[in-house]
Amino acid sequence: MLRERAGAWAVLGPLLWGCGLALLQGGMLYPRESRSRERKELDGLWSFRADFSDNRRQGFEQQWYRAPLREVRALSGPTLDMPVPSSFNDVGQDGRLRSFVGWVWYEREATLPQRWTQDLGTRVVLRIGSAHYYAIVWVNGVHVAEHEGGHLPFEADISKLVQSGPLSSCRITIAINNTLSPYTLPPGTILYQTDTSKYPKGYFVQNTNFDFFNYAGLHRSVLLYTTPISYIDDITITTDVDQDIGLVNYQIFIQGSELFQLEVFLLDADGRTVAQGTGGQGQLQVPRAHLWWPYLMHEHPAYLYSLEVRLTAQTADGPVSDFYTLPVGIRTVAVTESRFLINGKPFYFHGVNKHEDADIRGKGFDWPLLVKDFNLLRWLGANAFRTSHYPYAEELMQLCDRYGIVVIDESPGAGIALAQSLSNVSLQHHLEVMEEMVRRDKNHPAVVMWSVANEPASSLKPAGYYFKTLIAHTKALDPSRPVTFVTKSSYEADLGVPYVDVICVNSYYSWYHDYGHMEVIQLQLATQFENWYRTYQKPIIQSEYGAETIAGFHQDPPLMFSEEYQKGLLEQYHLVLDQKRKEYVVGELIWNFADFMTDQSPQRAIGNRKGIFTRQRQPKSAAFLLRERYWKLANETWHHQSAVKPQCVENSPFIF
Ligand code: BDP
Repeated sequence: MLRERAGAWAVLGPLLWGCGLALLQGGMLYPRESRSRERKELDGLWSFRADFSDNRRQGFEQQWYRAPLREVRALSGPTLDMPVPSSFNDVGQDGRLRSFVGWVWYEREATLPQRWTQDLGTRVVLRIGSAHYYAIVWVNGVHVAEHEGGHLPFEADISKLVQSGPLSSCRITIAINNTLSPYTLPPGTILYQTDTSKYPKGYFVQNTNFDFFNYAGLHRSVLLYTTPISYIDDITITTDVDQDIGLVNYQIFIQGSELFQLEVFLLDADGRTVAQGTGGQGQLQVPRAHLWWPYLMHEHPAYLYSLEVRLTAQTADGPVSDFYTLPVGIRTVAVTESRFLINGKPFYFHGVNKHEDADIRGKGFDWPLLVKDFNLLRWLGANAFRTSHYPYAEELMQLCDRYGIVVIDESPGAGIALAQSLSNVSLQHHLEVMEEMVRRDKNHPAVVMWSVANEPASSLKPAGYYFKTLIAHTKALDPSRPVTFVTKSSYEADLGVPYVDVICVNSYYSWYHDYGHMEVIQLQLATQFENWYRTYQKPIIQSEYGAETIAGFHQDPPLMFSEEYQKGLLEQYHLVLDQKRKEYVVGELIWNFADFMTDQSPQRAIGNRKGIFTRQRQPKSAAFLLRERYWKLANETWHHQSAVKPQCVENSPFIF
């Protein structure tokens, strides 16, 4: 039985990859420079204005996109300097902006190289990495794009606009609205307070059922890039292994020409060509392939090949060439009744849940923070994380590929609490979000599983149909990876879990229940695992557990909120995890990597403090406990034949 299910994955993957991933129309390749492509980042200071008018629509009524923002006289006052990427909430001193709900306006001028505006064989694309939540984009006052959803990129081809006159610059205006509704992802509600004895006229607040601050703005880079008019629009890679031969299946989509030739070259890490092919679809075979292994599972983890795609297309103006290079990791993923297999070997997730979150910049992308986080993860001996509770920046996903940090890639389906948010309107949007997410992240070897949601109301009646459809759709989009969602419902009531490949369970024993009583953890956790496994015979990940801990609070014997309590609670969990991982538990992800901002509430002392690191990335005592544990686990799951084992050497925290 065990082997049969693993086998089914291995066989179905390659058979289905062609039809599955082909369901996706249009590409969202990461903009890389090449012989045929240039890019220009528009990071830096943008002009900014929040629309404080009562109906938040003054910007549209006065058409703020028609002229430079600073020239428009508005009730909301002058424009501010706003850094991009960054959330707008925490950079200022104005409390009204921190909690602002409605439309904000961003604008900047971009100077374009002459060739971009004069060479009609050049395609100029505007790409927005993340605009939370709803965005409308104008270039020189002309509407060019609209996008719903704050965590995935979108683009507009602006060639015609910038090539239509003698302009050497263009004005980019982006209006962004952070209002959430029961139908957005994540969902939220606006609560109007009409009791005038308690609230001023028109008073409203935005409520959410998720536990992170709804930071907003341009969170990732905005950039311009070029391609030739006939170009490589999308590449899809799936990989397999036959004995020691690595199989790289590729499918390439071209836009702008019907008449073209494609050549593909697979280069090893030293730049040597190890396989080559032609045409839009095919399979490359790599004898004695170096597999992509997770960090701490192999002496040479995260081996990446490069797939060089060369297009020669015929256009009305003659031949055109386009070049794109994609990193490729050869690895397999499979799920059995009790194991998660990477390259056919049992993989145990020992890692964290994260957030995109930091002081001042909120959810704004930041290179130093990114590198610090990866250094901490490797110091910790973590081999995996979940992108709780939305897709993270593409640059971060690329580093996961390069360092071998395995990712459970989660959609923004967090806080689906109302029946309304399980309606067909919501489902339709959720299906589209999964398409965008799979389209963006499908080629990352680090991504081993999709998570469609976190802690939805999966025991409500509509949840059965909702998750059946959502998971089936995600599998149809990508048959090469397992799919899950993260549950906190009971094993008896959950209507979505029948459709997942791996059960991901969150529980907070002796924190939200029986608080202060760590002595109940072992019994309750063992019962949790046994109930789920008896019912479904699927591998289980403890996808969240943890305790609120204020760094520097000490109390022995341990009391809640102290560093000792966090450690004590974790240790109780570990005792049970150590038994059950011998059977069917395949992972443990601590909640949370670092403290993070949330809405204000009596349970939150300036944000959620369940981090094992502070928000400034300094360790609490629990970080050292986990570090010891993760390196020990790494030693046990080491699969390479060599005698060298992962070692956590002081002052040289990682040996690979
Ligand atoms: C879990 C949620 C997570 C919260 C955590 C907590 O999945 O988003 O932050 O609880 O309460 O239920 O700390």
